[in-house]
Amino acid sequence: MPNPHYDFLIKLLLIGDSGVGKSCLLLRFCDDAWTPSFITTIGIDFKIRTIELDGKRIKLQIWDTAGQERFRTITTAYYRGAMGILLVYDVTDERSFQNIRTWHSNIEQHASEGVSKILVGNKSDWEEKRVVTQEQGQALADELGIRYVETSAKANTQVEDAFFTLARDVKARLIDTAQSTSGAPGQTGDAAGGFGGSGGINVGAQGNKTQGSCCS
Ligand SMILES: Nc1nc2c(ncn2[C@@H]2O[C@H](COP(=O)(O)OP(=O)(O)O)[C@@H](O)[C@H]2O)c(=O)[nH]1
Ligand SMILES: [Mg+2]
Repeated sequence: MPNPHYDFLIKLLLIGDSGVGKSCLLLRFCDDAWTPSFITTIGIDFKIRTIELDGKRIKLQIWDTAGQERFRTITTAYYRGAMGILLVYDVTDERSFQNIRTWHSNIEQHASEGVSKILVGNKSDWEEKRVVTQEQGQALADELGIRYVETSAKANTQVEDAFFTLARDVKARLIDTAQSTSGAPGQTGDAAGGFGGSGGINVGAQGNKTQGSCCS
């Protein structure tokens, strides 16, 4: 199958301190798997999962860091073309929560303007070790003006929610952009760096049975 069908191609990133569970979240969401230990040493580039949202097929390409977050050496190249970012901290690790602000300003500096974001408090299954409350998480999200969700990659709680919520935000934004620049397809090329300038939207690539096209 040389040409998998999708309506949208969306690039997402996982960002946050080392050890918060980014790789585990990715593994859970894409493979529905859980591995307690060895994953930290593996340098995953990205994983793919295609989901359906409101009757549209959305191909998610989700990038994970390969440990460079330990040294704060996330470069502009990693952020390039990102349409949505999961800002992850660990609810049992106060420091990872404090560092969200730093990661957020990193994003402001390096990612494209208007990139969608969601705050994710992971390891919610570990109640006895929790040091960051839901209220604190929500307050920070409010301050940053983004959505908030608590997850457990281990117990598989709200993981789908986190990725779907972010994907839905991105999709809405892509449609808005496409509408405001309709007739000028080149305009969206930038938002999809790394996808060969396809604009992230693949409308009409399949004989377009889908109605209500914004790009006709
Ligand atoms: N209890 C619990 N542990 C988790 C969860 N997610 C990840 N971990 C553990 O946290 C450690 C770091 O996870 P990892 O995905 O490698 O973090 P990364 O450095 O952010 O990629 C591992 O030992 C995981 O087993 C979770 O939801 N609950
Ligand atoms: Mg990792």
